[in-house]
Amino acid sequence: MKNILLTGFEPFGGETMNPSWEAVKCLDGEILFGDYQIQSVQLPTVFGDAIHQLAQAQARISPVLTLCIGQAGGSSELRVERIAINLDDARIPDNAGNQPIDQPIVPDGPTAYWSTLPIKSIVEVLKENGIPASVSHSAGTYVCNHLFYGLMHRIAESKVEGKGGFIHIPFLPEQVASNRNQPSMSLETIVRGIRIATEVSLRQHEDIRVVGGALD
Ligand code: PCA
Repeated sequence: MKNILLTGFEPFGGETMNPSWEAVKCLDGEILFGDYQIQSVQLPTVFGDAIHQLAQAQARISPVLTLCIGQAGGSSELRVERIAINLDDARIPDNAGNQPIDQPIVPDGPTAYWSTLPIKSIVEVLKENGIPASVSHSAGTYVCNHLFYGLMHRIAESKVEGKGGFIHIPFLPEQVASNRNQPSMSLETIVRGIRIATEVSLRQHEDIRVVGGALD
């Protein structure tokens, strides 16, 4: 059996839950195509520690695919991230009180890394299955982008094998129920979407050429 690593984050910014962990923990232990087993791990919403604990999980299970998930409050769809940039610029402190401003994640590392997942295929199949999704061209400058960059750097440096990428997900309905006037997506739909994204990533080796760009 080959392993797939799914990660979600602990709650941050005053939230009591993080949909990324709520969703990936539902998929823990699931077997895909009879051959791949999902291992779900929660990571701290802390600069540095998130990458260290990712590295520990990868060393433990040697995944053939690592898919990291994070909350993007205010989003109405699954955002399949295309690019990770070498920058920490935190608008709020992380869960350990760190607030790096304009710092590189890896000094002298490349400015950016591309996701190695078939991002457009993932978005197409999600939409075919009735799940709102789009390609995103910024994972922000907070802990999610930090982890995504750290993941892609580890792959580039051959510290771990396989493909890697990142998907941002909306709030859960219970996070916005009290007067927040923000979009949300049900846990069931998010879980289905992450499962589909994982399956497409395992099966599809070349991405498809369809429109997925943005004007702004
Ligand atoms: N979202 C944050 C960090 C943890 C999470 O779930 C982000 O988008 O950076």
